[in-house]
Amino acid sequence: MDIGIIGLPLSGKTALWRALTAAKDVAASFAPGARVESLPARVLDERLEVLGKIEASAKLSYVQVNVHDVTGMITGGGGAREVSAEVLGKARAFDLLVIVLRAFENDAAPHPLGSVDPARDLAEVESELILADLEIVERRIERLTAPTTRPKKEKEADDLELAIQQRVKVALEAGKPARSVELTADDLFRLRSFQYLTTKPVMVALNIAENDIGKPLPEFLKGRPAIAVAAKTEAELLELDEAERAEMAAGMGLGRPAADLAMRAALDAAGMAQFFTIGPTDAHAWLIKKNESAVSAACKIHKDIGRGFIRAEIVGCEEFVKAGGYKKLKGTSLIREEGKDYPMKDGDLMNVRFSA
Ligand SMILES: Nc1nc2c(ncn2[C@@H]2O[C@H](COP(=O)(O)OP(=O)(O)O)[C@@H](O)[C@H]2O)c(=O)[nH]1
Ligand SMILES: [Mg+2]
Repeated sequence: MDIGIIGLPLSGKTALWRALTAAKDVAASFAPGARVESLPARVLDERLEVLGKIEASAKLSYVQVNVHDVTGMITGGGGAREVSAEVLGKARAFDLLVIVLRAFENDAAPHPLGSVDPARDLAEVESELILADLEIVERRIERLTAPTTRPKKEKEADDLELAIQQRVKVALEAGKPARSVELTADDLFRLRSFQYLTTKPVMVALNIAENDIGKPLPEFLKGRPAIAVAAKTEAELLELDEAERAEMAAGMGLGRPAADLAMRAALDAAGMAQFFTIGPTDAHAWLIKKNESAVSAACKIHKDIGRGFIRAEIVGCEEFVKAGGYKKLKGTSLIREEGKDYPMKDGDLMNVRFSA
């Protein structure tokens, strides 16, 4: 899974990227033009620690995702817009966009729009996404309506696509994202190669000042996937050794790093979930789509386990912790037997019965 961090200049994209990936010694980039820095990051899910402790697992295997810092986005007209479109083009391949909004004051790094106003910035970034998509849809419609000598069959497919693209264009021109257009699975299939930014899941990361840690999210973020994170502080904490870090974090009222919570929130916003396999050698988290079938989840562990799937023994993470582990659960009805089509829930523990 690929997570792209986007936002206005000096919003704290690189700080958040460092907090998520534990990258050190990364210089801030002010160079014009589009650049993407990429690193893997672990989804440090507290649940896996607890589960591994209960079963005395020798090691913990977290889900890994790739996090990309997309630099150089600018708002405004003319040349700036072209740079922005190029930058955003690089974000088209990602599964989730994290929009960083600046909510901190910093005189040493003045806000490019002159004042700190995260609600305005969100509208700016979203309108850039819409404009970048509009450029693509307009170009495509131009091609689809150009005189052509294509064979009849292809012409028919073109016409079907044209009708969909025109609906997308109408929405974008009205300042609405492409995801607001009601599209069937077939429509989406016809649009798949265009990778519209405004069809992608989005999460907001409100980059707050250290003093604002623990405060509730502002009203304009209600009802949408969002987290607050003091990105710079968290990135700096990662440079300390563990004991120092814990002490500093406690002093600031930071429990678990918001970066860890951000990763789980990001999976959730992207429609993804985790299931766990817990044993003596390994407590393992696996990445799946929400409601992915048990047999498909089993394939993530090993193709042969999926192929030989007989049934899955499933227990929710909370019940497992409450009961105190597999020994206590043995023979109880808390462990459910599920078939191939069982839709997996986030936090399910799975043990697959399979024939080799
Ligand atoms: N005070 C404060 N400064 C921050 C915070 N996050 C980032 N900065 C500073 O703001 C500037 C821009 O941050 P950076 O992560 O490079 O932003 P980017 O341009 O979006 O990648 C840098 O000088 C950071 O040190 C924050 O939460 N609080
Ligand atoms: Mg940067």
